[in-house]
Amino acid sequence: MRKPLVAGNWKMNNPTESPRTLLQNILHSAHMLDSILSSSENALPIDIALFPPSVYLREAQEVLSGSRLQWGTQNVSAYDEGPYTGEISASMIKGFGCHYVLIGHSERRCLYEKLELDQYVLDQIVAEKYAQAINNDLTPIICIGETEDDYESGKTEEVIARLLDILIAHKGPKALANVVLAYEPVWAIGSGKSATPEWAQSVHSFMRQRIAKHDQASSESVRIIYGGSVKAHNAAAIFCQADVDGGLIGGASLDAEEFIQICFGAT
Ligand code: G2H
Repeated sequence: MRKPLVAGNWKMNNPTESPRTLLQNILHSAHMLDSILSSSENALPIDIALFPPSVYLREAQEVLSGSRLQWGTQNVSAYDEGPYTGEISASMIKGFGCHYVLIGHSERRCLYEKLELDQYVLDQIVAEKYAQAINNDLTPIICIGETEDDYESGKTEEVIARLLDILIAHKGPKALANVVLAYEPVWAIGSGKSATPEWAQSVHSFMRQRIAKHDQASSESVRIIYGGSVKAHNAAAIFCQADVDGGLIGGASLDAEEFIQICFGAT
């Protein structure tokens, strides 16, 4: 049985309250969720993780250390150390008590596209960042998703298979067992237009089958979460799909109450 994960990606947004207050409010709401779950026999335990901008990692560490919430960064460098202005290495991230790191979010890929790097090259960079995370005992959450054009022209599986095959070539299929994959259709991100539960299920199932061709055990244990306009009103319907193991939440993770309602949808 895979443990669901609900992850809050704050992106570069400023919360209405201070970052420390938002962290405290989410922690408080998570405690209330836990007390509801502990009195329900059938509720699943879930992992909850937060991804504030890196300048707030110290606050995350201070507020969340010793709690059941985990935290991480929204990006990691593909390099160990050296003259890489503006980059943060996996070992530095580990030093802030992080458990996870997001890799390959489409909002970061967009920045590279302006440099006219093609998606195959971007997937290779994602794989290098993945290797950095694994080598530093961080759990990567690797984002994969098709653009609206890819979706319209039926290229979803091609886009996803390309990255999965590169990840497998880099670290072997068994390494994927402890990774989190996030299916995030680009057309659903921040648009209010979420994928249907059936569409999310069919893509997640395809991802699992692709990994199973190399290693059945990894395909069964890899967690595949969905991201793209998940809100309190649609979370449970998406999360109850057989191959959906939780969600990556953007806008709605900036509101402690809504975020925890979304977490409840995964239990
Ligand atoms: C997708 C998601 C979180 P939102 O990027 O990564 O954002 O929930 O705002 O669509």
